[in-house]
Amino acid sequence: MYPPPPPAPHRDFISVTLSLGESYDNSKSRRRRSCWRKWKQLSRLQRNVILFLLGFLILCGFLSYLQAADQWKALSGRPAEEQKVKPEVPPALPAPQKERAKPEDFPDIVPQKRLRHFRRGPPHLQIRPPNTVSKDGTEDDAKEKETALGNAQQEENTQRTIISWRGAVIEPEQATELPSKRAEASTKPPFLAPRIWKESEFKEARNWVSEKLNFQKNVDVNLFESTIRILGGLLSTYHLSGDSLFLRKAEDFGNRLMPAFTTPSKIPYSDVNIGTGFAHSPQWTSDSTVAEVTSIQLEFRELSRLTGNKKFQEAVEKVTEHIHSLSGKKDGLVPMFINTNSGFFTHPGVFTLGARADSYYEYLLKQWIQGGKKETALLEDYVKAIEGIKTHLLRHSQPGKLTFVGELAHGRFSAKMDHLVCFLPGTLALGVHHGLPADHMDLAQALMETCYEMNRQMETGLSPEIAHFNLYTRADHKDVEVKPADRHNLLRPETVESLFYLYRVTRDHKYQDWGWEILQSFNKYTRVPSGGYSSINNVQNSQKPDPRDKMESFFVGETLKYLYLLFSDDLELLSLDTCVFNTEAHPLPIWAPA
Ligand code: DMJ
Repeated sequence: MYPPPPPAPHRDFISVTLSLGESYDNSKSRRRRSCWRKWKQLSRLQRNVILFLLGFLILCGFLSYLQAADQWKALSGRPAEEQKVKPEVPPALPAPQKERAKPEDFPDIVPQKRLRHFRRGPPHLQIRPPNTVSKDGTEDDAKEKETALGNAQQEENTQRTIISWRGAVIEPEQATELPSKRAEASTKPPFLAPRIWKESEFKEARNWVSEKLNFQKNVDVNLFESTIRILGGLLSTYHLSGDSLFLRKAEDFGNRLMPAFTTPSKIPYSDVNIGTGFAHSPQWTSDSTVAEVTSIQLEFRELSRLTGNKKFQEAVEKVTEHIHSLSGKKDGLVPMFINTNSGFFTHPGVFTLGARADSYYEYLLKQWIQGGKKETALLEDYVKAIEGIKTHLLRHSQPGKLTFVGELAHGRFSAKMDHLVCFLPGTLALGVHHGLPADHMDLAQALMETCYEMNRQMETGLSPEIAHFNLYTRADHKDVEVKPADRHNLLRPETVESLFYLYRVTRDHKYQDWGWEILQSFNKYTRVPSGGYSSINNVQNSQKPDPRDKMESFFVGETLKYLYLLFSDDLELLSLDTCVFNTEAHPLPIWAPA
C-alpha cells in the first residue's frame, strides 16, 4: 500500500499554467470554456488582483473622459462678458490718493534705495532670489545664469510694483521711535510719510489688468477666496480710482462665479471653474464651509448696486436669509459646515470663532453697516452671537487672567484659540463705533490685549497659528502655550487689523505701539534679504525661525495695509464712517441713505 499523498501546500503566489499537451482548437465556445476554466484555476488572491486592476483602469478611463468633456465645453466657448458696463452708481470712495508728501518736506528722512524683489508669480507671490550661484559657491553654467537673470529681471518689474504699491510704503528703518513718543513731539514730521501710490505705478498696474487679466481660463477657483480677493479688489479699485475698467472686470468675474449657486439648496458650492462654468463641492464631501458661504455678501451686493443687475445680490441674500432661519445654532453661534443638497448644517454641535466660522460674524455686522444700518435681522443675529460667545466660549487664563475665546465641541470646552479669532476685537470696536453697546468695547479691549500677548509671549514676538491657554495655575506655565504643530506664522493680518480698529475708535497710542512692535518682529524674523517676506515655521525659535519661502497675498493685501493705516496720522483716511473693509481689507463704500 502506498501512503496517502501529503496535503497540497498553501500557495499565495501567482502562477500561470501553460497547457502544452492540448492541440490548438479555434472554436469560440471552446475558447470561452477554456478561459473560464483558467479563471477558476486562479487563486482568490490572483482573481482579486485582476479585478482590482480592471476596476482601476475603468476609473482612469472615466476620469479622463470627464476632463476631456470639460475641455470641449470650454472650447465651445461662452459669450464674451467684457461688454461695457454703465455703472448705475458712481464710485463712492475718495478720489485716488496721490503722493502727498514730498521728500523735501521731511529733511530728516533719508530716501532708501529700493530693494530688488524677485517673484515666482501671482497669486501666491512666492519670493525667491535668482539662483545664479550653486550650493558649493561656484557659479552655475552660463546658460542657467543667463536664464535666471533674464527671468529675475522680467519678474522684478512686476514685483517691485506690487511691493511698492503696498509693502514698501512702510519703511521702518526711517523711524525708530515708538509711535506714542513721536506723537508727543508735535514739531516732528508725521510718523510715516503717507505715500499711498504713485501715479506711474497705478498706470502700470492698470495696464496689466487691462491687457493681461483674462478670466477665460479653464481653472477651478474657490468661490470665497476669489470673491474676497479678486472681486473685492476690483470693486475697491473701481471706487478708489473711478476707472470703469475695474468695474467691467468685476462684472465679468462675478458672472463667472454665479454657477456656484446652482445647487438644490441654493447654498453655493465651494468651487467653480471660471472657464467652463462647472461648479462643484470638494471631492470628498457635498458640504460647504459656513464662513465661506456667508462672507461673499458685501462684494456681490455691491456688484449689484453698481451694475444694476440684481442677480448677484439676490443669490447671496438667499444664503443669508436661509441661515438666519436655520435651526442648529446655539445662542447665535453657527456650526462650521452646511450641506449644499439639503441646506442643513452638518457636523452640528461644534462651535468656534476660528477657521470655517470666523467671518460669518464679521459679515453680519459689516453688511448691516454697508446697507445703512437698516437690515435689522443682520444686527439681531450679530448681537445674539456676541452674547452666545460670552455665554459659551469666553474664559480667563492663568496666571495672567487673559480673556480668550475658546471652542465648544458637543458640550466640551477646549481652551484653544486660532490667531484667526483676533479679527474679533476689531469687529467689536467697529460695532461700537457704529452705536452698538459699550460693553462690546470692554470685550474688544480685553481680547485685543490677549492677541497682543499671543505675539509678545513668543520668542520672535510673532503669534503662532493656534494658541492654547492655561485654565489652571501651574508652576512654570505661562498663559499661552503652543503645540509643535501650531508654531508657524503665516504673516496673517488679524492682530494688526484689530489694532487698527482699536486705535481708530479709542485714539489710544498704545495700540500703535503694539503694532509697531509686531512690525519690528516681522522685519526681524520674516523679511527676506533679497526682498519680500516669508511665512515661518517656528515662532518660538528666534535663532532659527525657519522661513517657508512663501508669502501669502493677504500679507500685502491686509497685514501691511492695516499697519499703514494704523500708523497714518490721517485718521480720516478710508474713514470708518464712509467705508467698510471686506474680509480681505478691500474698502467698499457704505451705501448712502436712500
Ligand atoms: C484672509 O484671507 C481673510 O481675512 C479671511 O477672512 C480669513 N483670514 C485670511 C487671512 O488670515
